[in-house]
Amino acid sequence: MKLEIWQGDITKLQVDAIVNAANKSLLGGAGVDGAIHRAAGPELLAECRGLGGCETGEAKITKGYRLPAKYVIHTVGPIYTGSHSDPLLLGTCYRNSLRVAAEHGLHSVAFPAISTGAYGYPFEDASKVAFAEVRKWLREHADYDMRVIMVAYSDSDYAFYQKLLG
Ligand code: AR6
Repeated sequence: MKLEIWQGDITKLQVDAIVNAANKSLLGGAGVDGAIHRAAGPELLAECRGLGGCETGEAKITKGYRLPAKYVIHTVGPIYTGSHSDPLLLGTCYRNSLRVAAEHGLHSVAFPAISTGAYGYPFEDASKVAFAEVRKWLREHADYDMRVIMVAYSDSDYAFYQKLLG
């Protein structure tokens, strides 16, 4: 199966890349961003300083340093406003992250639930956008060997992912 779900701390995953739900500075923060920087070590912040930040919806790649994952793909989700641009920007995060992964020849990518913490995007709405976008990308790149792992942190988030996976 190309689309999988998993519950737990994304920093524990031994995959080609984990995605970071970062902010525009790319200089770290709380939530999954903080966990990734803590687990990767200070070398990650040093590399991020050279990236010059990141726009909402864009994605930039670094090495994984002390993480079990080889790379980190940093993307910046939208701060939830309730407007029609929220799902468009959130979808772009998933699409650009997968594009960057494929451009680097990666074959397994794990995503946290981008924007659903500090950025306030309602989890169920965000998850529907995320699954639809990832499924679309996998369909459109059916000839490329890519495994996508959607990571849920809490029990209730994981239960909803199970529903979406069907
Ligand atoms: N593994 C997997 N998922 C996690 C982990 C973890 N270790 N920790 C939290 N989550 P958030 P955002 C889930 O707030 O909403 C940062 O300060 C969490 O339960 O990390 O995109 C950045 O620097 C939630 O479902 O990211 C930005 O300033 C999801 O990850 C801002 O927060 C995303 O929550 C980005 O906000």
